[in-house]
Amino acid sequence: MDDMAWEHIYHEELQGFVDENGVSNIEEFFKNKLERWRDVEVNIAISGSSGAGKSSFINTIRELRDFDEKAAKVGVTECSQEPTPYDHPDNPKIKFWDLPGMGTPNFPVDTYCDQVQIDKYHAFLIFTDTRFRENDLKLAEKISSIDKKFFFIRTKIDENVRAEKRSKPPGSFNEESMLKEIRADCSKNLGHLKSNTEDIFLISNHHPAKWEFDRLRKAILDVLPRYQRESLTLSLGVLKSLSTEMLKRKVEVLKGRIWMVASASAAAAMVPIPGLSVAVDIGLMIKEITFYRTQLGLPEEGSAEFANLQVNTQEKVRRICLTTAAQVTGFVAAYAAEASVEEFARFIPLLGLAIAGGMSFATTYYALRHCLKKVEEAALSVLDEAAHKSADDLDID
Ligand SMILES: Nc1nc2c(ncn2[C@@H]2O[C@H](COP(=O)(O)OP(=O)(O)OP(=O)(O)O)[C@@H](O)[C@H]2O)c(=O)[nH]1
Ligand SMILES: [Mg+2]
Repeated sequence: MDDMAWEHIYHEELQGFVDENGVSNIEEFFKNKLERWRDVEVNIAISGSSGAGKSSFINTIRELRDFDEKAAKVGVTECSQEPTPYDHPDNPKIKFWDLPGMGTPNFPVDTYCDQVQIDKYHAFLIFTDTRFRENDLKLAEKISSIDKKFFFIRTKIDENVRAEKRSKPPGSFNEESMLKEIRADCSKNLGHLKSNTEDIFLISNHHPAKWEFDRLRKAILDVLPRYQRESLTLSLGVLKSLSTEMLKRKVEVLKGRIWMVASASAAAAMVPIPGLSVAVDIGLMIKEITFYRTQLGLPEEGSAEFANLQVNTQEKVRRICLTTAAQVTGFVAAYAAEASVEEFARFIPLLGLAIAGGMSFATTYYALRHCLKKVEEAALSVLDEAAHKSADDLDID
């Protein structure tokens, strides 16, 4: 979604609000909306045979290690007696539900959907480490009969790679053809159920930077309704998962918030700030810029992670560490002169001339857009370094 499209997400609500209240309380409207992603519920159903790697997946996508306190228990055979939710560590409204198996004595096929409340999930993931079982296929059929989306996940690809390498003469192992074979096998196994092979994901829970873990993460985001997508995008971590794609998705969502911050800023800031020719809400801007930094995984100055960065990356990170009013004022001042009101004319029908047509709106919008770009560049450098550093760890022999 481009940043224009995000404006339409709140369009109707905003229109309703303005019709009823005028623009006088518009600042509160936007401040609420900027926080709303934390309140949106996202429910992701996880099912599949025992030992397939469901709990491991839940831990990996939550960026937890198996031994962390909040982690799901791994490697212990414990048949779930009821759907068990695991909260996302940064956002308890996002839940990964470990579902009991369909067709087990307590969950017969006929009553399964009602028992697990199938309607409440936004996406379904069905796991196997070998082949999909009859009950996996029955579940998929039920899900598609209520027009919901499911994905098939084949785990433990690292083990296949390791075993296959060992069984072949040195130098003759071909990973690509092995993956093709596994995919074809899954595809055959699923028969008419898979709509296309893109819905099958070959992953390792122990190596989320390899194979199709990242493609899966993106696919989950793509099937979510838009509020849920925004919420999960902002909740997923970026640093440990080493993905520039995820980072770009976060940037997209953050870009989509800029017009809301600018609206709130323009509506609130009636008192000019010394050193700036226009009034902007500096506190709100500091908050949003700090949000960029945490969202895109920039280490804090003084942390061990920061100390490990190369000097020029450190410099990039330091430059956008805008945490005081003076620093933000300096940054904004550099861009204030460049912002032209015409660029923002498209917001006028939505927000009215006083807000969208004012210099405060334009200045905030322009400054934040530049700032986000700088934070993105710094984050890409940090990711790039991290990816190079961990490349050795990821090699599998
Ligand atoms: N090599 C490898 N091992 C994995 C992977 N995923 C899970 N495992 C291992 O497989 C075993 C079972 O994993 P779990 O995550 O507990 O499986 P589960 O599906 O939750 O199993 P139940 O809770 O019994 O239904 C554990 O020893 C995991 O470490 C993977 O992608 N690669
Ligand atoms: Mg488990």
